Amino acid sequence: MISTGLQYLLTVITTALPDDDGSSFWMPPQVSTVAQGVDWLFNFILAISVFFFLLIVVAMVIFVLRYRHREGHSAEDSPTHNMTLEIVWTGIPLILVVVIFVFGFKGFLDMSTAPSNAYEILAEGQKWNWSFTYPNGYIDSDLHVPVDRPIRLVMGSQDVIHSLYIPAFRVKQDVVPGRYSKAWFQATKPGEYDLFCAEYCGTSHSDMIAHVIVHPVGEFETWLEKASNFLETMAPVDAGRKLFQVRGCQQCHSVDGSAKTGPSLLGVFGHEQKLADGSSVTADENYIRRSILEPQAQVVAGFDPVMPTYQGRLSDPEILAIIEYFKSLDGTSSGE
Ligand code: HEC
Ligand SMILES: [Cu+2]
Repeated sequence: MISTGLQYLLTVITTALPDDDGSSFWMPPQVSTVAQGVDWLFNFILAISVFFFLLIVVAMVIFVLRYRHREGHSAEDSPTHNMTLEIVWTGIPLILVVVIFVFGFKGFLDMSTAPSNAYEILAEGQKWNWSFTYPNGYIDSDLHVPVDRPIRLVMGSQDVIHSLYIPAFRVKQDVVPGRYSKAWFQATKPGEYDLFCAEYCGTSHSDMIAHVIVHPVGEFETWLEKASNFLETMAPVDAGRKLFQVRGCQQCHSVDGSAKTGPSLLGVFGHEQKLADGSSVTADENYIRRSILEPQAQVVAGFDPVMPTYQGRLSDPEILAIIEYFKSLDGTSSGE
């Protein structure tokens, strides 16, 4: 019984300890320059907490048993003031919190001041997806970065508070409407990592997931070049599908007939659409265009008017491509 208990404790401790890549029970691998420092401080605080928790609980149990009330025993006089003991139990915690403060503050400063040569990417949170704008104006729903290069994120929100969280980088920063917040990091290993929203922001908060793709040396520029030219290099239908995916539409719209926050776009084009005010319209090019630019003007019956406007955020050629894509969703093909 005791030995299985001990064995269990041992497994818990060993899975909690970091592996070679810095991953542990708590955290994914360490993939940024600050990750090690963050984990070190986290583990330090954790170890101190576990130590004092055990010390206090064990001492309490012993004292409760040993000094419990028994027949024939009366309480002893309170001991006198013990100077040494009091200095020790004040001094040790004092040293510990000062160490935590110094390392925590240093880490905080390092993490809030980006190197001046950092590559800048704009990030925007919106219910319920992320978009990242690269220096050449290209917008993607995933965050692509080169390896071994400091990246500075300038972040804003379209609506409510979100929080950009990349666990593998140990980076987490609130994204607040009406102001810009900043974060920076330098990825140390190519690969694909998770990016979450860490601030509860409404119904589909848990879908507010993106990927961080860390490109090997030299490949980021090639990727950006290729990705940016998609309107010229792809057929309009394909460009429209891509826009639909990377610009956040699919967060609220399916193309398979099932309703999400918004109506499915399967078989919408060319058909009669019932509106919330009781009228109906034929979903032609102009209706789709208006739905995208002025979503509140003609609200589809049975849905809340929660679609954000894409006025100024989608160009005319992009809207045309999206319309071409919707035309292809006539139910005869899968739309994929
Ligand atoms: C936050 C969720 C959300 C996002 C993101 C969103 N929509 Fe919508 N959309 C809605 C809702 C809800 C409606 C129905 C209410 C209305 O008409 O405003 C709607 C309606 C529409 C309609 C009319 C559909 C019909 O059946 O008549 C079109 C077209 C449309 N959206 C296109 C888009 C495109 C294109 C994008 C991406 C550029 C997009 N939406 C992004 C929520 C969203
Ligand atoms: Cu969010």
